[in-house]
Formats: sequence, C-alpha cells, structure tokens
Amino acid sequence: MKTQVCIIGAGPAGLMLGHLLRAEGLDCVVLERATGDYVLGRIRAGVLEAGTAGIMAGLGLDARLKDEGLVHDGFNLADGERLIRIDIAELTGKHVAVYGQTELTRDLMGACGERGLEVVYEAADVALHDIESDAPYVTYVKGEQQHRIDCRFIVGCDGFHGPSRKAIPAAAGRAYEKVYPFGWLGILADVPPCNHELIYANHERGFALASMRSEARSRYYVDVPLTDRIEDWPDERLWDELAIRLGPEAAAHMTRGPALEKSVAPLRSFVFAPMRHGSLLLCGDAAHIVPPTGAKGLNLAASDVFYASRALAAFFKNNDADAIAGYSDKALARVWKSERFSWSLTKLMHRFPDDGPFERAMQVAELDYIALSEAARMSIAENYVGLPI
Ligand code: RFL
Ligand code: PHB
Repeated sequence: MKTQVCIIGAGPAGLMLGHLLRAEGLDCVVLERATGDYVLGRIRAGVLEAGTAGIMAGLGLDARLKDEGLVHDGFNLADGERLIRIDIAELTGKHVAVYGQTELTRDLMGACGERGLEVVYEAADVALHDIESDAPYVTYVKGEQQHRIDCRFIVGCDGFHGPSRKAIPAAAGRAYEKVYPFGWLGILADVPPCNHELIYANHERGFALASMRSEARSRYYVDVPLTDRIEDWPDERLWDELAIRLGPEAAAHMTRGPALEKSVAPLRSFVFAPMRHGSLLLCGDAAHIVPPTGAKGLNLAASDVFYASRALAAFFKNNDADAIAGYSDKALARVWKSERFSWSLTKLMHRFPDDGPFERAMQVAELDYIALSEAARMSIAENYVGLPI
C-alpha cells in the first residue's frame, strides 16, 4: 500500500493529525496497536485549552464539546485553609473546557468513516524503515499477515513507549528527563463534584486535586509514593485522604461513591529534541511528557499535530521543504514553555520527600505572592489557558 503520510498511533494526537491532513486533502493511514475500545478505556486528560478546542472547531468536530463540555472561568490553588482563585476569564478573556480525553477521542474516532480517514486497529509489530531516506516505509502484522506501507513521511504519535522515537539513532537527538519521586493515584466516580471549579491542594500530607468530567462524574487525585499499589488504597481510604488534603470546605461538599476506575500514573518531565529526524516527525507523548499538574499533555499533543499538519500541507501543496525542516523548532518552542509551567506548578503544589523547611517556606512565599499579585496570577492564568499556537 502507498500513501503520503503514515501515522503511528491512534490516540488523540494520531487521530487529530489524521483529520487535519484529510481536511487538507492529503492521503494518510493511521496504524494502532490496540483496539478502539482499549484506547477509549484509558482515563486521562480532562482539561482542554482554548486552542485545543479551537482546533476541534476548525475541524467541525466540536458539536459535543460545545454541548457537553463544561466552561471553566477559573481554578483554585489550596494551601491549608487558604484558597487562591485564579480567575482565568477575567485575566485573559478566555476559558478552558472540562471535557475528557475519552470524549475527544470518541469524537475523532466517530468522524473517521465519513471523512475517509483509514485507521488500522490491532496492528502488531509496527516497525519503521529507511526514515533517513525520502522513501520510508512501515511494516506491521495483522491477521498473521505482514503488511507494508510506503509513504513520503512517517509521523510518530505512538506515545512515550511506542517504536517511533526509538527508531531515531541515539546520536541524532537528546533526551532531557526529570522523574519525580511520587505518582498520582486517580479515582473516577459517578458522584457530583465537590466544587464547581478544579482545586489543586498542597497539604502537609501531600498533593490532592479535585476535578470532574461532568456535573455527575468526578475525578480526584492524590500523590502517593511510587511503591504504593492500588490494593493499598481501597475506596474508603482514598476518600478519607482526599477529605483531609482538600480541606474542610471541600470535604463538606464531597460525595463518596464506588470507583469506576482507579490507577496510578508516575510523574515525569521529558523532552526529546529534535522532534524530526529525516522523514520521521514526532508528535505528542512520543516526543515529550509533562507531569499532569497544569493539564498540558493532551494540549501539547494538539499543538504539535497542528504544526505538523501545516508543515506537511506546505510540503505536499507547495513543495516547501523548509516547512518540514522548521517543524521541530516551531513545536519545541511551545513544548518547552509548557514543560516549564508544568514543572513549576508541580514544584509549588507537592511536598517532595527531600524538601526541608526552606523549600516549604519558598512554597508559602510563592503562594503568598500569587495571592496578592495580579501579575503573578496573570502569568499562571495565561499559561493555564494555553499559550498561543
Ligand atoms: P497516547 O494517548 O499515549 O496515544 C498513543 C497511541 O499510540 C499507540 N501505540 C502504538 N500504535 C501502534 N504500534 C505501536 N507499537 C504502538 N505503541 C503505542 C497507543 O496504543 C496509543 O493509542 O499519546 P498522544 O496521542 O500523544 O496523547 C497524549 C495524551 O494522551 C497525554 O499527553 C495526556 O493524557 C496527558 N494528561 C493530560 N493532558 C492534558 O492536556 N490535560 C490533562 O488534564 C491531563 N491529565 C494526563 C492527565 C495523563 C495522565 N496519565 C495517566 C499519564 C492525567 C493523567 C492521570
Ligand atoms: C483531570 O481531570 O484528569 C485532570 C485535571 C487537571 C489536571 C490533571 C488532570 O491538571
């Protein structure tokens, strides 16, 4: 089989890129290792930047997002008894949307048929070949048969553990990494949220986040040592811990319920640069990871694929090879700023095992500063709502 662009991975990055390329009239195929149900079963991001919603609107795929997404004009940082509200709408004139990654992925999946976006699910042993040439190809196995896709470009949207980044010779790039000494234990439950906006809490017992998926479905997190297992956290223990860490006001409004899903996600900052090698472009988690504090991961995947789609369209329509050459710098300029924001919010809102009284005093001083300075709140708000794409 022959196509212009072979996309590896049908997560949000791969599907969004596929639709952006189809909208430009380009040919592409998406290869996904898992089943569609598996991809939809992963409970991940919940907050969409204005720019991500804008990309969905540009594709004409935002009907449900507009209908069911919750418009949030602000969010809160809690430190003990104090609640600092960041009024995103007043400070930036924009808002974020609470809309699950699952729903966004469902919208993208649902439109594949009508828009001629071919997705091959359960593609095993996906391998990249000749990525340094102008005629790369991808092989995979499906139904015990080996298949080959010849293309002009491969785009790796296959997440942190996928084969694309690994296909780049070590000497051709550099990995920047920070691993944090805790993970986030998340619970999803069909109970109304304890607050109409998100609360990120820094409590002496550790971090907590109160989030949601709808008026009737809540998502909460606490940070836990990496050695903790799910079995260590029966629902009641987790609800008790959330009530303490989020504080009495939130606890008073918290409804408990059985977990629909419970999982631990390790926290990591990671960037691989450059994000292109020869005829291979990387997008989303394949190229970078942010800790979830600040809700940037999915949103960065969206801006990457937007830039990649522009570069690929310029190449195929105007023979513009410079656009491809410029992709990595363009994407990384935004990636690094989101990495910085996610890292700084993680440092501000978590108690690190090696921190002493000085580090804690710095957190308190920074939270004091945010509480009293509109300039400080503005800086947080413009990053949270999303820097321009
Ligand atoms: P994904 O979603 O990992 O999709 C990659 C796809 O590639 C497939 N794949 C392969 N396909 C073929 N062959 C192979 N060998 C393959 N290997 C892998 C996989 O099956 C998968 O379908 O990456 P993508 O598309 O780059 O999307 C990135 C986002 O998923 C991620 O950044 C966010 O979920 C991060 N994140 C959040 N981001 C936000 O913007 N806002 C949030 O509120 C937010 N909260 C979160 C998060 C991530 C979390 N976890 C669990 C890591 C909360 C959590 C808890
Ligand atoms: C979520 O609702 O899953 C969520 C919200 C905000 C974050 C991370 C995750 O910063």
